[in-house]
Amino acid sequence: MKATLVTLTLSLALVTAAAFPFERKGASASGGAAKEKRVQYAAWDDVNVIAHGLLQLGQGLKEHVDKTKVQMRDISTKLKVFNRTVTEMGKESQRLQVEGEALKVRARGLEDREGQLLNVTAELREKAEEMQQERRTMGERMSRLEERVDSMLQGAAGRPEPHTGAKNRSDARSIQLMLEAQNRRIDDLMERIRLQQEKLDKQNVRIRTLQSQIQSSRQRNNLRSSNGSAQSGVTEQRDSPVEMASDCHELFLRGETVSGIYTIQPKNAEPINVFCEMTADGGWTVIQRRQDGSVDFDQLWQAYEKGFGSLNGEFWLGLEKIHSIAKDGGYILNINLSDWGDDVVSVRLPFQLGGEETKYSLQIPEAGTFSTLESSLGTDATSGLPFSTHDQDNDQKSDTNCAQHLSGGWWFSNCGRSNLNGRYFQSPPPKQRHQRKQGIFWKTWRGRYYPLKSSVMMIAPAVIENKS
Ligand SMILES: [Ca+2]
Repeated sequence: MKATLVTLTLSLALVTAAAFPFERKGASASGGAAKEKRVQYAAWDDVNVIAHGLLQLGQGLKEHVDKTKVQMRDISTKLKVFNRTVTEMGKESQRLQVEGEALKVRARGLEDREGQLLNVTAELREKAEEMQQERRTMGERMSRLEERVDSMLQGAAGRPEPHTGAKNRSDARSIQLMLEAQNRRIDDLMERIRLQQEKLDKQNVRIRTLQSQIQSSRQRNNLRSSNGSAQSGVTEQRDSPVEMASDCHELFLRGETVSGIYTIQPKNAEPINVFCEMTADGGWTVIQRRQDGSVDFDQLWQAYEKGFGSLNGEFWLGLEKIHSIAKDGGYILNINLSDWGDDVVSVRLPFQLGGEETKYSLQIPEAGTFSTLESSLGTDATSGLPFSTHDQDNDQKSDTNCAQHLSGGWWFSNCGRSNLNGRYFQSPPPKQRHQRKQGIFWKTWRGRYYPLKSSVMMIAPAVIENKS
């Protein structure tokens, strides 16, 4: 651009130099110096105007070129991203193809092996039948021989010839020995058949296990590729179009608006089924629901870790799954409670859930002070409150096992502030306090001894709150 401007200025100077002598030649020799000076000034003004115009033109051109450069850069960045996405999709489909081929080969191998095993089984069965047949023949022969021996012995007794008697006795003895040897051989063979049968049974079990493994990994692959193709249409700009949604809010952002069961895949975790509560503001992943007492919540550590119940009814999603969804932080917990007069209340708290190594510690960072309602869970969890069950007492009361004293598993502090996993009591609740205190309660709403009617706990990224 600078070069262009210099060229323009130079040509301007040349034009001026050409025009100036003409003006001087056109003036009469006697015109005087003053007139010549005026003409000169007038010419300079024109030149200035032209030069100014040209400068503006140059400036405009420069801006246009700069803008074009920025646009070109944008386009090339977008192209790069697009290329990368295409390459990744190619790689992913290649990988799926390779996996599919490997599975096919494995399945073929298994089929071959199954065929071989069937052949062996048939052979063994034949052999066993032969053996039984042989045994029967032997039995018959033996009884015939016995008869012969008997008659020989009787004959010997009738005719007391010592030589014949001794010969017959030794014959009978050798026959007996032969039969015994035969019997031993048969028993030996039967034992071998039995061992073979056991081996075959074990092989069959292994084959069945492998077959079910192959089937489930096939289903996983199908699920993955169908998810990939379903999403690639709407999410072309994503870096990896085959990725599953990592939680319900992501599904909401992808256009899902109907509450129900969906499959999600939290980062660095296996795909899981969850119940998504889709609201106008976003998608909430439900982690707990109590509504009718149909599921027993008085479970041990392992059950609370893995989860239990039915996603369409009452359930606990599982500490491991909740942690896998919210492990990166930035999540909020929303609790909806209702009492037997159908009054409802919502508690919303920012929260973090540690992993197994922290005993799934619940941490609720204190932003200002907690409201009375919030304090039933918030107050004791500001610096991390581990989860407790009957068989794992991690609570803050040293002389009591809160989970055993009450019921279910919860982030117990000193047993008394809240427990949404307690026993479900229909209305009216039991009269005795020591029974009622085992129920579902939220101390700072309906009090310590009021068993609540329903509870739903759900989580979502904190961004959802800024919208609602
Ligand atoms: Ca304790």
